[in-house]
Amino acid sequence: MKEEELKKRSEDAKEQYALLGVDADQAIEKLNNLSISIHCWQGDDVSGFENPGGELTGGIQTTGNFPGKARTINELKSDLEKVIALVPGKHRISLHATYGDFGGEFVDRDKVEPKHFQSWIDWAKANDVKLDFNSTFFSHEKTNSGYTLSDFNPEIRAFWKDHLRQCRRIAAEIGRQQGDACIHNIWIPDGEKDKTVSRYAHRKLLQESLDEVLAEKISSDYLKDCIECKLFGIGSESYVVGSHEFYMGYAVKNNMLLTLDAGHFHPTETISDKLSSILLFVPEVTLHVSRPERWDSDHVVILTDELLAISQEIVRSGQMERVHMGLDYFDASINRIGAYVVGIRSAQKAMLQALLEPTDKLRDFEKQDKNFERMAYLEELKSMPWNALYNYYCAQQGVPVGEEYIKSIQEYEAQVTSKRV
Ligand code: RNT
Ligand code: ZN
Repeated sequence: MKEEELKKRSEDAKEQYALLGVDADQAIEKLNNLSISIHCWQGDDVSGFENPGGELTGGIQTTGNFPGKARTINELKSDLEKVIALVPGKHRISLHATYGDFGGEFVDRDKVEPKHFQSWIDWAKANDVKLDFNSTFFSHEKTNSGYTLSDFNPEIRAFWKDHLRQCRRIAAEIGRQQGDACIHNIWIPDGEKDKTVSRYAHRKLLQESLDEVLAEKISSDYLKDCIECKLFGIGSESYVVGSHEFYMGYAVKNNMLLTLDAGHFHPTETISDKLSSILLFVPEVTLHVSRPERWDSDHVVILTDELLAISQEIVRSGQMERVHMGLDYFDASINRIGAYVVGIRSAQKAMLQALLEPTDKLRDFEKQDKNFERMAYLEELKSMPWNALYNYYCAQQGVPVGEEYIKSIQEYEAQVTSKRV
C-alpha cells in the first residue's frame, strides 16, 4: 500500500480516537519510546555458545527441529539484526551468560567476565540497541542434584555464588558502557520432582546465598538485579525453591525488582492482575511476556486477551516507566526469525491498544456505577482502527507494513537460514 494511503487511513483513525477524547499521536509517541527487551534465546533454542551441542536442562525445554537455528555468535547477531530491521522502535537485547564470546575456549560459569561480552557491547552500540543480562543456572553438570544456590553442598553453592557475582559484574559493565542500567535477571531451576521434606532448609540457603552475593553494592545507574519466581518445571513439579512467595518476600524486603513470567503461575492465574499489587511494594517490575499453552510451554507471544490485559494494566496503573517489558519464549518448530517478529509486533500492538484507551472516560462510568456503559465501550474499543495507526507508524519507521514482513523473512530463510545444515 502506498504511504499516502496509509497516512490517510491513519488520519481517519486519529479522528475516530479524537471523538473519544484520545490523542493518538501521543499514544504512538509513547509506543515509540517503549523498548522491549528481546530475549536472545529464541534464535538458537536456548543453546548458547559455552559448549556447542550442550544439552538444555533445568526444567525448560524447546520442542521442534525447524532448520536454520543460529549455531554461532555471528549467526545469532545476523539473525537479531534481521529481527531489529523488521520491527519499529528501539529495543534491547537480553543476553544469557552462556552467550559470551568465548573465543573457542571453554569458560566455566564461575569464570565468566565482562571481556567475554565486549563484542556484544560493541555490536549493540553499532546496532543502536541496549543490552540486558541473565545469569545462567541451567544446562550445567553442577545442577545435577537439582539445586544450585540452595544446594546442601557448600561447594556447589559456592560455585553458583561465584557465577552470580561474575554476572552482576558483567551486567554492571554493560550498563556502564551503554550509559543505561542493564537489567540482570536471576532465575534458578532449584527444586524437586517429588514431595520434598526440606523445603524450609533449601529456601533458607537460597536466602543466604542471595544475601551474600547481593551484599556487593553496585550503582543502580549500571545494574538493576531482578529475581524471577516459578511454580514448577519439568522435573521440579512438586517443589520449586524460588517460588512466588519466596521472591515476592525477598524483593519487598530488599527493595529489589521482581520478574513476572506469564507462564510461571497456576494456569488460571494471570500476571496482569498481579501488576497493580506488586507495583505498590517493589521499585520496578520486569515482565517475561510468554504464552503458556495449558502449562509453562513458552509459546510465541500473540495478541491474546492476557497480553492485552497485561498491557492495559501497565498503562492504566500510570506506572509504565517502572515496568520493563521483556519477552521469554522459545519455539523450535517454526522459523525462528518469524517467531521473534510476530512476538514483538504483537506486544507492540497490545501496548498500542492500551495506550489508545479513553481510560478517564471509563473511570467516570465506573465511579457512577455505570457498568453497562463501561462494558460497552470496552467492547467497542476492540474494533477501533488501531491497526491503521500501527501500519503508518511502521511505514514512517521504514519497516515493513502489515504482512509485508512475511516475505522478508521468507527471503532470509531462502538465502541464509535454510543453508545452515
Ligand atoms: C525459565 C524462566 C527463565 C528462562 C530463561 C531462558 O522457566 O522463564 O526466564 O526461560 O532464563
Ligand atoms: Zn522467564
